[in-house]
Amino acid sequence: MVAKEMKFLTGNIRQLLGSGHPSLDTVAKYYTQGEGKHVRPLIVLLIDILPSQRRLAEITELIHTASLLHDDVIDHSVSRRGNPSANLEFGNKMAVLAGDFLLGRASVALARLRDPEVTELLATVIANLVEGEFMQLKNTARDEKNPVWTKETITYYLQKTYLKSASLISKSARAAALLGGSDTATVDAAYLYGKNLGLAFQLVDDMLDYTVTAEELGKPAGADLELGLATAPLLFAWENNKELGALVGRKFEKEGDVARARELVLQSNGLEQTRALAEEYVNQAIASIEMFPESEAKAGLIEMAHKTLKRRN
Ligand code: 2DE
Ligand code: MG
Ligand code: MG
Ligand code: MG
Ligand code: MG
Repeated sequence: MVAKEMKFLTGNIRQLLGSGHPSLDTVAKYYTQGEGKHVRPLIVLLIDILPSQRRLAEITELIHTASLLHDDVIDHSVSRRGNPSANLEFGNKMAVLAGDFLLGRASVALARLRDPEVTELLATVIANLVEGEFMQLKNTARDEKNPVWTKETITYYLQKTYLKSASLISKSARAAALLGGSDTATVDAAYLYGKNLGLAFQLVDDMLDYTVTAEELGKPAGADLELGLATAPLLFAWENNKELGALVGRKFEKEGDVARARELVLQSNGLEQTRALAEEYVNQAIASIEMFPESEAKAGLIEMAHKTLKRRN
């Protein structure tokens, strides 16, 4: 049922992005050609399939794609979904504008749903994405005077991760349930499912950045360390490793720091701990929707949660 829906998704999105400006059309539609996983629309449509939820599914993918266009500029990325990134292909200015355009069209589609609560949720997501990215720019909450791994470090990482990844998934799952007229308990369950899945999803993304090749990922590998980012695998490795702490402390600024940090992370059990934490969130996601009546859709949501741990891109 959902598979049939998904076939129309990309076509509908491309329709929402028509502008009459040929070069803007090209950049705006660029990431709709690649191999997206469409995780967010899939979750929305697994919750229910009403016309308003179809529109919501498109909106979630528009917001996600806008964030990728901007993310690739910020990360100086050169590839996405197996193709050259938009910033590489068309330049930063076009990529940023295309992302803004997608947000504009997403906002129009959102307004047309005529549902203030859903509008507020998705508008909040857009702000959350920026907040998460901002927290990431600051990298860690480490107190300059206290350069050791602390509980706050992972808490900060998880907060950032909620904002930059799980907010969109959780709030769109909540919005989908609201549009379906679900009761409060169901709406909350949908939100919790999305929140836990979103956290697992980004933990796995941060793990794959260390373990999978760029070819398999369809985007650069090893990018996070290159950007000086301390993600979960590194944070866990750092917990018992003073040398890594020192490298993080100086933000990998010296020649060879990145390579050494990578070595230390790979030697540690940081990747295993990251995977284990992701698995905990997957289990929590599944537990969140226990109250859903047994159905094909519920089975689909559970399968998606399990697949999060198995994915290689
Ligand atoms: C994915 O992280 C980034 C998600 C949030 C990006 C948010 C931005 C603020 P990654 P990958 C850029 C602007 C938001 C808008 C326009 C809504 O790990 O590994 O860099 O896929 O993702 O590159
Ligand atoms: Mg994706
Ligand atoms: Mg990126
Ligand atoms: Mg990024
Ligand atoms: Mg990543």
